[in-house]
Amino acid sequence: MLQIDIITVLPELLESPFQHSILKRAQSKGLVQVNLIQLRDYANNKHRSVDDYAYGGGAGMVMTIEPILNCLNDLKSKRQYDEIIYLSPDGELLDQQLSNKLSLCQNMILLCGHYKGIDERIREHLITREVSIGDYVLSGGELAAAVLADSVIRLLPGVLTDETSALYDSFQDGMVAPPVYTRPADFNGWKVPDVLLSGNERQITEWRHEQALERTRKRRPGLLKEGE
Ligand code: 6GU
Repeated sequence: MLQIDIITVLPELLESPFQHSILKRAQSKGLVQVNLIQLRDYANNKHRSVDDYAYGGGAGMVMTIEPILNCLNDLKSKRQYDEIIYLSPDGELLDQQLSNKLSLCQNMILLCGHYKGIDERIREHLITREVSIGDYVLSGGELAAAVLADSVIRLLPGVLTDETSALYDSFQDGMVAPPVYTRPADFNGWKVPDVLLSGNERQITEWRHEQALERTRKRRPGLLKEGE
């Protein structure tokens, strides 16, 4: 079973995303365990403070080494971690390939930063990987951690059923997904493509592949290898 330990000063912010739908079912099936860990519980000072002024001046606080180190040491005394990931806008960009790789982990830590970030020495000495979810800035790492965890958990064997299968997801085969339709077949003149009503499975599979390819060429040409 995959265990994901998320270190944050805002565990409440992360409760809801894991209490619904597919992520909730994955946990109740015992396929993943998500633990939310309050970083302030590891601050050995009266005010449970986890940040301080930046050396060299400038606006914004920096998360201090000690609470993070105490927390990591506590977690690492109980199990071995495959990855200790810091969510940061200057990290490696998350894509489906990285999600696939991370879904093979047994134990991972997601460290959420706040303010101006964390003391660089934590990143240098304790973090195994730094991940960003896109080129825009969020207020903290929590929403990025939820995105990463969601994309990983849905890939775990047994999480998705036939109906929600990851096989035909966008990006899983380097393309975006083809268009989908449901009833009615004709909505005031807006028609579903005939081939989908034909019952010819081979033709439908071929049509979907062509549509996916055409959409990818049009919308996300960068996903295709040369010649495709
Ligand atoms: Cl991982 N953190 C923050 N604060 N902003 C982000 C991000 C992460 N990824 C994209 N923007």
